[in-house]
Amino acid sequence: MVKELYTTFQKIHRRKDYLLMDNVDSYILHADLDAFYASVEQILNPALKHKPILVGGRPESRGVVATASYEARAFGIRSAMPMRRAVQLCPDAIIVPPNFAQYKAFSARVMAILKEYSEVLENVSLDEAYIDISNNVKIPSDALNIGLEIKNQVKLETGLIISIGISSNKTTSKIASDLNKPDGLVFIPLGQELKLTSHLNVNKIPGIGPKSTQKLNQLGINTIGQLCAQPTDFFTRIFGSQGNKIQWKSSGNYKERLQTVRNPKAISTETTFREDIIDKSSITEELHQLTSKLASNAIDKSIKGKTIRIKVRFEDFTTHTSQTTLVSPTNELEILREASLYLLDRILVQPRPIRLLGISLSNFDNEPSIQLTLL
Ligand code: DCP
Ligand code: MG
Repeated sequence: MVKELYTTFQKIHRRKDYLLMDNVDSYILHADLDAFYASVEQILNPALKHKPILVGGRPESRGVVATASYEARAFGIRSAMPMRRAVQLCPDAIIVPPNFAQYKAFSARVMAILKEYSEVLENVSLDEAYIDISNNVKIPSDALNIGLEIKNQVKLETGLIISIGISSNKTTSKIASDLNKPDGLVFIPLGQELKLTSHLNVNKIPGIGPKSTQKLNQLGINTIGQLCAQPTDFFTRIFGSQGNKIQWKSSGNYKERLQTVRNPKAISTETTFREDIIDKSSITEELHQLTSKLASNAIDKSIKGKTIRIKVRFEDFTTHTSQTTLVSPTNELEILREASLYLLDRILVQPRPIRLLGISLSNFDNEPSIQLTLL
């Protein structure tokens, strides 16, 4: 498959007009590991290779699927599906509890490989990153060779399979890395961004979630091409202040700089109870524990935040949040506790069984300005 793509690519790029534009081009590579947690488990325990495996919580404790191996995905199992439903779809699936320390270690090895190809790296999550390879690309075929090399090196050094997309900007590179999963390598030449993505569903655009997708579909807009053909005021009407950005993204020409410094916008912690809880003192005790965890996490990271938010999910899965913003940033346990109890009382006006409780801290005092440029 990779070979085929490569040949097509060479044919396209022998064209002179394209090469002339080369010096104004930038090359952004997006890399995303395939079935990440599940693949790590299969490497650590080769007996799991080629088998349907589900990484996540046990079905009897209302666990959900964090990820499923591709063998399990063939049964229709997807991330975030309740484990109980997943084992109904594939009774032979092997359930493995998550081992985050291992995922972190594998992730660090992959990120180190990516860093060898460019210092300009944006680490999106454990299994996903962008690198700007513009400086290492003299002719467009260099970009594809870098992609191939990275794939080989990651496979050789870690055993993991990584999918790669390369194009002139982050949006279309992310779309590209997903196009041929698993083991994908897709290059979108400069100027072909819209042509090669216009047939795809609008939800492929990063930033267009399920709600916006539904809204667009109701208006008869299903593909990126149809979306891109809309006038500017349509985008403002549907997406508000984000309209302009989404319009650029849909055209395949949204150029943004990589965010190379990892700045979390919020830190949070939450817990799903084995059994719903209704007793106020138990709820308060659980909230205290979560708040202590949050405070020590903030102190470890030397982060102070002004906004405290709590999340409560009731037995019927309805989720309520409430937040408050203090005059000055904090990570002090006592202040966080007081704020969290105040917020809990705002949500819990009457006793109701709760299945999940969460707390987060955001609006950090040293929040850097966002690096965003629309070229
Ligand atoms: N993850 C999770 N819960 C989700 C989605 C993902 O815990 N709802 C975790 C498990 C994944 C990892 O994050 O292994 C990376 O997420 P991806 O969306 O990239 O999914 P995968 O890497 O598992 O699969 P793919 O091959 O589609 O990238
Ligand atoms: Mg992945």
